[in-house]
Amino acid sequence: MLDSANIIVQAGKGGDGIASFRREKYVPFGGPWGGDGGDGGSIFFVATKELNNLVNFHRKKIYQAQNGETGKTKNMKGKNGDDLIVPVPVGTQLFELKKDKQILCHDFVNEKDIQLIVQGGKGGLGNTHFKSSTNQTPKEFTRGEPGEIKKFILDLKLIADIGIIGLPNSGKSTLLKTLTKANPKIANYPFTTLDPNLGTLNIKNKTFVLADIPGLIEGASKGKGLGDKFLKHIQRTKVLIHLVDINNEDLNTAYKTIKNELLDYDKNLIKKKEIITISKYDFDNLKISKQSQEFIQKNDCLLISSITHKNIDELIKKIYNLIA
Ligand SMILES: Nc1nc2c(ncn2[C@@H]2O[C@H](COP(=O)(O)OP(=O)(O)OP(=O)(O)O)[C@@H](O)[C@H]2O)c(=O)[nH]1
Ligand SMILES: [Mg+2]
Repeated sequence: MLDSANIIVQAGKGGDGIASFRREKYVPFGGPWGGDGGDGGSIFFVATKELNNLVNFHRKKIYQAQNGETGKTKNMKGKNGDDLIVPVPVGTQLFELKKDKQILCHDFVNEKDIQLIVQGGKGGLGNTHFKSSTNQTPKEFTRGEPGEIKKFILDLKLIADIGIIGLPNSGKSTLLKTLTKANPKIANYPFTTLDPNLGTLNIKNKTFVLADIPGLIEGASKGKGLGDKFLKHIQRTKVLIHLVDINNEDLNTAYKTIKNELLDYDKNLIKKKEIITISKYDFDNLKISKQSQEFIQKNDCLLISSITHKNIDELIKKIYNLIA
């Protein structure tokens, strides 16, 4: 998933005004009639759900709107440059790069959210504007203004209601597949999921978006494993489903490993509502250590199995109660 990009955006230049005088038969002292330049086109970004990555901004990095045309004789204004409207995925944050500083300009949270990004230059004035009682034949005109040019970083953060997190191979993608119509790759080895997968879950006429986040390991917030680039996607979720594989010798350590990474990345992440689930709990009479039993009781964990569907309905209820 390409979820970050650097681009340059340039609005159109305003067309120049011109100096020109009437020269017609039977009009011996024709006055000025130089027209104004057209305005340069502006650039707008609009949020759309049709895109879910920033790959377009890797293919094309420079965006330019049309320039305004030069003014014409007979006081005719040059044509305005066309505006350019660029679609960006919902969830894109736009940062302006100013002297190595990144300033957040806009967060495209809603579909069809439209934002002016750079303003086109105003067209120049033709010499008609400079006519006065003392100057009947002005030769002055003004040039069009340059269009704004800015550098931006686009950063896409998924907008999901629920994030499914856990160590690699804990069953996150399988759970997404169980809860939604998504069909992510599932395999019995770590780091099967390399990009977040999304799915939607309908409960009582409400639709929730779930994101299956690639597996996190100790040090993820500092770049280990697949690193911290997916942690940003958790920032916008309302609820986390934290999967802890029952096959871990020590559930507490497995759980804490993930919590520490969330804390190191952004302390707000550990304040999120969380459903702690013990995954792969296929059989009711599983023999588990005393330590694990204590962890389950202390944290009021939900024991689930995507294979036998144990407590999947219960999990859906919990999700609904926490969000709605
Ligand atoms: N027995 C059992 N196996 C499961 C269950 N859920 C998942 N698995 C298996 O666990 C393995 C890993 O499942 P995934 O869903 O790919 O795990 P993941 O957490 O998405 O893994 P990464 O994407 O690598 O982080 C697969 O072999 C699954 O078939 C379950 O409820 N019971
Ligand atoms: Mg996976």
